[in-house]
Amino acid sequence: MTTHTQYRTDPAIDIITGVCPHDCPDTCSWQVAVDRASGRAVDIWGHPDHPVTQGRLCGKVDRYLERTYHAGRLTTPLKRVGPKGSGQFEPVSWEQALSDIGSRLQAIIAEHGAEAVLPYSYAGTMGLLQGDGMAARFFHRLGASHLAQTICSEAGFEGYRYTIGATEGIDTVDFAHARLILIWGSNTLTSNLHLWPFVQAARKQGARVIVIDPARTRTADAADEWIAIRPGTDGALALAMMQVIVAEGLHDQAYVDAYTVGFAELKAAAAAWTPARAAAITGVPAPRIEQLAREYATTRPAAIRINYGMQRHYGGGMAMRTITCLPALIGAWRHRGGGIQLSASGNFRHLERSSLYRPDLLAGRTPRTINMNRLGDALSHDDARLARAHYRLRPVDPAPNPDQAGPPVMALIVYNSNPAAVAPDQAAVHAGLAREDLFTVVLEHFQTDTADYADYVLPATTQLEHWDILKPYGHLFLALNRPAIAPVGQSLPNSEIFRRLAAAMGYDDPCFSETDEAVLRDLVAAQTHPRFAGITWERLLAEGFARLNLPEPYLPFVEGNFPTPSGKCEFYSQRMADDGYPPVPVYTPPRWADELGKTAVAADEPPPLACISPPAHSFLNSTFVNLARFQRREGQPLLQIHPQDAAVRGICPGDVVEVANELGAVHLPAVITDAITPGTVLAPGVWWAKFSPGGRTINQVTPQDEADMGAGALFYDTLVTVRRAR
Ligand SMILES: Nc1nc2c(c(=O)[nH]1)N[C@H]1C(S)=C(S)[C@@H](COP(=O)(O)OP(=O)(O)OC[C@H]3O[C@@H](n4cnc5c(=O)[nH]c(N)nc54)[C@H](O)[C@@H]3O)O[C@H]1N2
Ligand SMILES: Nc1nc2c(c(=O)[nH]1)N[C@H]1C(S)=C(S)[C@@H](COP(=O)(O)OP(=O)(O)OC[C@H]3O[C@@H](n4cnc5c(=O)[nH]c(N)nc54)[C@H](O)[C@@H]3O)O[C@H]1N2
Ligand code: SF4
Ligand SMILES: [Mo]
Repeated sequence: MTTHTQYRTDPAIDIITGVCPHDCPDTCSWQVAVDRASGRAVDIWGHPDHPVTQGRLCGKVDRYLERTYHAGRLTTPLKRVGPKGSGQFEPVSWEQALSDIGSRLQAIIAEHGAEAVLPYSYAGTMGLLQGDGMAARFFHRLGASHLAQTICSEAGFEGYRYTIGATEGIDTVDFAHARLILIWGSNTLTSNLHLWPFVQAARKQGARVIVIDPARTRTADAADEWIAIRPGTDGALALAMMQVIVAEGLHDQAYVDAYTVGFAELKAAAAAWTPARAAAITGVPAPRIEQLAREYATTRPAAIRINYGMQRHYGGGMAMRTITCLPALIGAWRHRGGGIQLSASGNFRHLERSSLYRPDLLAGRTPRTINMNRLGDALSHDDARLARAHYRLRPVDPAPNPDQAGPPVMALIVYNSNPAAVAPDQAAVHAGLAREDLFTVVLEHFQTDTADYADYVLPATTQLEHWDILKPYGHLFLALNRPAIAPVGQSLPNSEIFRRLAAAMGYDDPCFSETDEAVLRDLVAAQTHPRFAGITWERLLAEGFARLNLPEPYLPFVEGNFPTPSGKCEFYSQRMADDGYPPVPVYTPPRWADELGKTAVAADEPPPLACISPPAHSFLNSTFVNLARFQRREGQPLLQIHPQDAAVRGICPGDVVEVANELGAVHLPAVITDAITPGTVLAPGVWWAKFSPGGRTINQVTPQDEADMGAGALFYDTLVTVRRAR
């Protein structure tokens, strides 16, 4: 008998059901034991009844109470008293902070217009309310610039949607039925732990698991095979697989005829992609490519778990679009456990959110949209750079001229994000944040790198302390989070902070006086799509989570029914042609390869290397980085380099190396390992700058440039020189 079940009969303990808020596909439901007398949470564990969580949290959130009660929690509003970035603050009252912020914002709006205010947020919490819920109301009412939330997945999402129509695919639980699983650009055991039991169940039935990744991750180690690939070259691999499949007649002609468009064009596009040609680009040997194509086309059911690692590249959108053609080509969608999964988010695409976000509060105004990946540019006083920071989704969208840039960003309001650590081109971001004339407000749990640059830091509650509803991207269960404990110190939910900011600005719309529970209850009640049938507020209160009203098992594309314009899987996409892309898959090389081709390298000098920086196991982006337990687990910021690449550079284990390019430089100790493919280096992320040598992280060398689609980020597409630091 576990202690968790003992809590159930302990009269001194309340058990509260909630859900993990983090940016992770698993969206685990949890239970928290709270000591009634003290109101203190004493334990947390995975909800035993949740079909995906299955009673287990990951090694990070297992320790959520340590994070919640950490001595470093921000407990009062803070006002800056030292230079920007120095982290010198003094506590102030909420009244003083709110009234000062209100008058500063009013003055900025009066002088520069409302677009001079920029919200900056991502998925510190994925909660619908504490994420962008009340904040969206506030910024809509204010008329602030919009933020395009492009930092993670947008290139891949666009590519996937052009082919299949929506980010739907294999249901996570159905991976158990697969007999071949390609884990493609994902580190499941780190970033999507709760998929693994289903992978293991499949293996018990004889499934083979192949990981395609530049790094031999812990997932690759645990798999049957690791296929090492050069970053950003996955599209070439997929084209060669198609070439082999079609040339050998291994495709599913009946499925192709019935449920796809553009097979002839696809066949023609793939024809030139011999395995030898793809081998030269990807580094995967030609015989292995051939064999992989055959194994993929002849094993049923064949599943692909594709993820974001392979799309943080210049050609990431097109690579995703290309790979997403594969399941239809071989008819994998016919089988339970066959197909592809990028994200389950598209299953929730019919969620009606306008009652939550209230875009009507814009009252006809159409503020500009800033691409969050270009925060450095957006914060500059240079109109050309500011214009470049405007969000441009597709090639056919006009690029604004400098004289259309709009007002400089004079106020930045950051919540649920830590851009000083996570955003690309860190030197540009820090320079922007250091601007004396920029008014910055940061809502946070901890004194992050970003908070150090704030004029005001406002203490926010954690998931243990507030209400929310979570929409997962790794499964089909909507989940309710109930607060388990009272707010720590004077912290407030984001929702309440934006409510009070609205009051400080003099906004009296009734939507700014609704309670959190009322907002969430109304959100649930506002759902009319059949997928939400049966999901009620009462049921969420009683059960904690509820599956979308979809068939069980859910095999979305057995008989086509793709949510594309044609209703078919689009090997040929007219929409892509209209948006300015090649309508049929092509290979789009990564930025690093392009630059390498243009770089003149002296004969006695080793060439530059591609650099990737996927997440460290014990961190969640930059969350958890400040907690000693997790820092100990990760050691220190470092650079993995292949023995061949180290040898030609005279680098010995533990040497500090300088990783540099035109954007900046960072000094990191080298770890020499064959767990990274030659020609590529890997710096695990995402460390805080203040815990990194010289206050600089690997994001010193990542570019602000956009991917081919969705204005997505290029974190894993940068070319660097690596040499022993002097
Ligand atoms: N523990 C932990 N879990 C997390 C996160 C975290 O930081 N820590 N972050 C969360 C977030 S925000 C996200 S977006 C997801 C991300 O989760 P994943 O999609 O799994 O993404 P990454 O870990 O960024 O990259 C996955 C793998 O892609 C590899 N990769 C890099 N470039 C390429 C390439 O060009 N081709 C191929 N085939 N592989 C490539 C990397 O080496 C890495 O092993 O995880 C979430 N879960
Ligand atoms: N080099 C490199 N850079 C990367 C990546 C990479 O792989 N390599 N990954 C990229 C990806 S995929 C992503 S998604 C981004 C993620 O970047 P971010 O979304 O900025 O994620 P975090 O770094 O986790 O920062 C989230 C912050 O929100 C705070 N927070 C959490 N909950 C709340 C809340 O309820 N209220 C308030 N006010 N604050 C809260 C946390 O304390 C934390 O500091 O980073 C990107 N940056
Ligand atoms: S971070 Fe992911 S795996 Fe860990 S508890 Fe949260 S949802 Fe689950
Ligand atoms: Mo992400």
